[in-house]
Amino acid sequence: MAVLQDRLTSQQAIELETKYGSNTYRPLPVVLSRGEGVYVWDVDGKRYYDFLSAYSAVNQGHCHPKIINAMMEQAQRITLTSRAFFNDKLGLYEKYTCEYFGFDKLLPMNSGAEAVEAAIKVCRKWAYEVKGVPENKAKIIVCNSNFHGRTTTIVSFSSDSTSHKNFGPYSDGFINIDYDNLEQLESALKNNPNIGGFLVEPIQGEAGVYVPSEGFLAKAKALCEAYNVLFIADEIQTGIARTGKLLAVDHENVRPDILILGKALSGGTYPVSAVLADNNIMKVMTPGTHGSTFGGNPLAAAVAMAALEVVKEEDLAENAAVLGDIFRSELNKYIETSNVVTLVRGKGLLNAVVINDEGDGNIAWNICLALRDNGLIAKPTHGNIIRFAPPLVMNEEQLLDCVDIIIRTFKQFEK
Ligand code: IF1
Repeated sequence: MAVLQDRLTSQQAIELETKYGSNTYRPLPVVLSRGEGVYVWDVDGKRYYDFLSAYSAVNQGHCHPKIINAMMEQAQRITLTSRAFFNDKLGLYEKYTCEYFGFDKLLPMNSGAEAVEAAIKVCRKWAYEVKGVPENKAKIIVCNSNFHGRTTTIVSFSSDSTSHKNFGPYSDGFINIDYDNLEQLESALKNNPNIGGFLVEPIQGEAGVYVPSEGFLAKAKALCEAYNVLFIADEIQTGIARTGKLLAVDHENVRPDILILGKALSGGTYPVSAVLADNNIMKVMTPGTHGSTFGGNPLAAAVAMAALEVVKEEDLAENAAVLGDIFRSELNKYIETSNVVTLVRGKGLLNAVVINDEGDGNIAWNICLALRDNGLIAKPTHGNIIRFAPPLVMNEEQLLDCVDIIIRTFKQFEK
């Protein structure tokens, strides 16, 4: 019989997950039970600033009232029709979102990885049926240190051994180049006639918030155009105002041929992802070529429209740009005199700091434990890099309070 209690202690919750859960994460030892705006509370009622935002899925803040109300209202009407029939929300959502981002068509999915997989299928089919690449010969260029999800095809082109090892046999059809390397991109395009697309994160999130050189995205897009290759932007983490613009590609006025969204597309309330493209590309997808039980369900449609409205109504991109500048400026002042932190990097409110440690990652982990004790939760990404990404609804007073907590905590580790 399920252990149904009205309240779990932290220890009980951790023990249950440890005993019954597949061991695919090493969570920070904090047990969250409530979220509102920039705050989360643990089972003992202690409040924290959330500086991970569920990996940039709660850009609109936890449990945003407008999104929750849209969810509750739709949930009492109808949640799922399947695509065997029409419903009265999907078309409205598709129109709203296509106009919101400036594309002709939207392919609705659920998780980010599903949207990336769908984008790979659209790109390959376009390569065969529009570009004229010989069948089964299409290649997609990807970047080392990428993160696009956890399916077997996606991990086939991951350069991270933990994500990749022992999940073979691997999917073929991908060419890896170094991130932010235009020479390697041009060489791959010049030497391979069967390239269908270039799949890239405008900022590499999981790798440690790697911001490419100024102009990289624009020049990469120009190279793709020159070689009739689709520029596919994975904005699942960088999109929806996170980096201080609606999309991270907007910093360089780049319009992708295929745009992939997820995470904050629902404000973190429900799995909603999407692939957007124009008719000349999306026309290759015909009945029976793709699908999903939950893809395009009316609940997702209602939630996503509310989540996108919040981004505009509350001007979250501008807020992320302003607060991000303050965050990096304040941390850079501290870094001048610090022997704990070597640098801070990022755009808008997607930032990371590099901890000066022997690379074993222990200091970063211990700093995150101390941050938790000081009322702010964040988590190291690879080894000695800590990502800092609060909800975009944060105000300046809260941000400065967080900067104070972060710097005070770093100082606890000064030698
Ligand atoms: C984990 C981080 C990892 C993503 C980009 C696609 C997906 C993601 C740019 C897939 C998902 C999540 C997955 C989660 C941790 C987190 C993450 F970068 F955000 F920190 F892992 F790299 N493209 N990122 O960031 O979307 O299928 O998860 O909805 O898997 O550990 P998803």
